[in-house]
Amino acid sequence: MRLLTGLVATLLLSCSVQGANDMAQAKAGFKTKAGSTNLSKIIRYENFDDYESGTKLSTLPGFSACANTSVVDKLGYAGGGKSLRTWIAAGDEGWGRFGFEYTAIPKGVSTGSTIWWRQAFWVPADFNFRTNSGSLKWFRIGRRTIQGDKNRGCTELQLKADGNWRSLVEYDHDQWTNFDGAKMPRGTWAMYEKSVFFHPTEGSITLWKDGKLVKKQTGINTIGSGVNTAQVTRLLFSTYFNGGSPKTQEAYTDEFALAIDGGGRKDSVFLDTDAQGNKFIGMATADQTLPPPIDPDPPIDPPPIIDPEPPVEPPVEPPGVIEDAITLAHGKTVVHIREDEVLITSDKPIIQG
Ligand SMILES: [Ca+2]
Repeated sequence: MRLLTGLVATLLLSCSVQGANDMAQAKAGFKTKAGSTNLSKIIRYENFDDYESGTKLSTLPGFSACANTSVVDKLGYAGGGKSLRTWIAAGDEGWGRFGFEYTAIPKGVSTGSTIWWRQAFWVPADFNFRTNSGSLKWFRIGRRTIQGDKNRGCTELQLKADGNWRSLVEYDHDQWTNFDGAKMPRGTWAMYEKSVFFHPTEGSITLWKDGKLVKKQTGINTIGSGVNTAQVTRLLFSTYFNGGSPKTQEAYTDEFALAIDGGGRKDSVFLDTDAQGNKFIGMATADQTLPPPIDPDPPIDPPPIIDPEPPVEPPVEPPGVIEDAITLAHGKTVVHIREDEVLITSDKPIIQG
């Protein structure tokens, strides 16, 4: 085991050199006020500026369920470029027509993992958030069990009629927690970021607005009662308007960024830090040179939303840990890390110890 540990450390050291090169390229194309952004943890970024007007979001890698959603040539974040327009007809609940779904989440993002999801919003001055359930689905991060692939609902941040927010973890206590103070402005852009640390007892949900902490809810189950193996499979942005939209209306989003710590990802240097010391993506925006997405796994077919009554399910086995296996071939040592399906080779000989 000691032999294996040393070998893996050697291999990861060699990988970090490549990571540094990637970071240098990323910094060349990304701006942050703090100057500390490291894109090695951003696995997906879109500012929509390079697409033809009218491009369907569903044609971009990882996105789906957005039939009426397109990229337009106005209202780019902070007054420049393009953004994503989505609209909904009066009375429509919008599934498959409003908002979007993003499914290119690496496998194994589960207990101990953290997700950061940042996005800029603009709604017109007369946008109506009102629904028949008291709040509008907005930032939702969906989970499924690893074994059995059962829907485990979402951790949610929903928008209340007054423009403030409240959180809910489906399949857990089903209790709302207010995130007041982040009130969504109408007629001007605001940058929001949600982070979830996934854990059955020490989970947390954090919300920032325009780079400032709004609320950090801690010590909660963010996996879902009865299991500790649920893994994140998708992001849902405003895909369902409870009770139907009160009017025909539109919304715009921009500067989509997704960062993940977990699921076998090894890069440890992070992005930015807020005034309270919490790590987050922050307010960084790209210039003309965009970094490519970093090895996302193939998209997972979107499951239907099960809402709102969850079935009771028995506990299942804890998540598999990274399994290492050594084989010798042609004088090289091969380490296969199963969880993120990375195959690493090395010329280093095995030292018997
Ligand atoms: Ca843009």
